Amino acid sequence: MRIAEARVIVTCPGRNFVTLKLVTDDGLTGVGDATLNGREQAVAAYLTEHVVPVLLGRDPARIEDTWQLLYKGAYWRRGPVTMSAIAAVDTALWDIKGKVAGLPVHELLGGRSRDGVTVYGHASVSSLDGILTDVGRLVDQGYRAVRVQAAIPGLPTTYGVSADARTYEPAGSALPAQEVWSTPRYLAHVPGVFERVRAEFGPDLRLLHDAHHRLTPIEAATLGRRLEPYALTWLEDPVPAELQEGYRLIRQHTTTPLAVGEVFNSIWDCQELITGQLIDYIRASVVHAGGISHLRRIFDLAHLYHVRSGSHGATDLSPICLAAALHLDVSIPNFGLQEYMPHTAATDEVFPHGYHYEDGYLHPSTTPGLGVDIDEELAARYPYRPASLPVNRLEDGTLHSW
Ligand code: GCO
Ligand code: MG
Repeated sequence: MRIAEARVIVTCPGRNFVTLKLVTDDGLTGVGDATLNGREQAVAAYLTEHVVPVLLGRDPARIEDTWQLLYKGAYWRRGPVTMSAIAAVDTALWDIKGKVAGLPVHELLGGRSRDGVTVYGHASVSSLDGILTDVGRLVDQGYRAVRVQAAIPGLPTTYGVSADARTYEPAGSALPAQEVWSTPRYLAHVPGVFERVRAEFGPDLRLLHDAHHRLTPIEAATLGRRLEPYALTWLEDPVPAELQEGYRLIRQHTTTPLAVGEVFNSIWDCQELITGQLIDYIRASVVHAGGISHLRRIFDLAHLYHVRSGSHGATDLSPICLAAALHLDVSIPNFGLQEYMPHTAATDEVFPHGYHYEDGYLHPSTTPGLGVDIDEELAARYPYRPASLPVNRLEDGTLHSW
């Protein structure tokens, strides 16, 4: 069998998604997500110019060899654009392999290790009463874990918080919007929010919080300590993680578990964090960390060091990425949690899929392959729209991490 065609599809059913669709000479198809929020066209061009010509005529069964060819063959290793492009190819090849075998991808990965994939939802409306209502809504829908974000008094906007949490979309304008940040205001406000939420919902609900790379290690340690009475499941991205050893400092001061990795692209971005046991959850995703093959390597390393998975699953990762993530989630021994923000109805229509949510769990598709596709005719009705992620400045105008 040979790869006869490779199509790069950019579509915007409410937000931009990049998809690679491979077609074999036998007429089998495989799909992979290549979406990199705010940088979609860079990955689309990388695939079209540098990857598709290499794929044509290759044997789709050779997943590992193709991965190595694209990684080592680029010479310029790692990086989000390269690794998202490789991820799309890898994911599409696993899809084809599943269809050839007549098995869902999780059966190729060793079969089920659990009955369902525990997910966390998002509560992120502005007022404190609004947050309590929103957490209650999720609990009523069966969620066992909820990420809580709060508007910070005195700041015009806050990361992760919108008037209507169900339509959260940070890449809202063609050029980067500007947000304002104050760490002192944030640190003064957040512990009180968790005090209220914990008091209202009791000890069983798992609570999470995302600091979105905004703190220094000692600020993060302070926050972690202040949150200890509310027993969070994790504090996410407390500091930017380029300096992996920074996490050692946080660890020395707090037992609040740490989750990191949505912006990681390879095992080398988290090798020190994992082997040093500096984190508790690794949040790398199929699309941004080199596909099913490479993410499984990261999870295998993590397993040796008591680190569990907690894959990124915001709505800027397409249903193809979510479908692939669920096959990994259900099969690996060290699954922790899966982020879940339901996509819009338009997105679900463009990407018909067999996974489903029920009572706090997502269930992967059981049809051969990934169990997800792209409706290309429908996708063509939603042309690409430039959209950028925001930037962030301190109150005095200094550029800060978003
Ligand atoms: C999360 C993330 C997202 C990112 C977004 C960027 O934890 O889900 O922080 O909300 O900000 O994916 O494109
Ligand atoms: Mg995050």
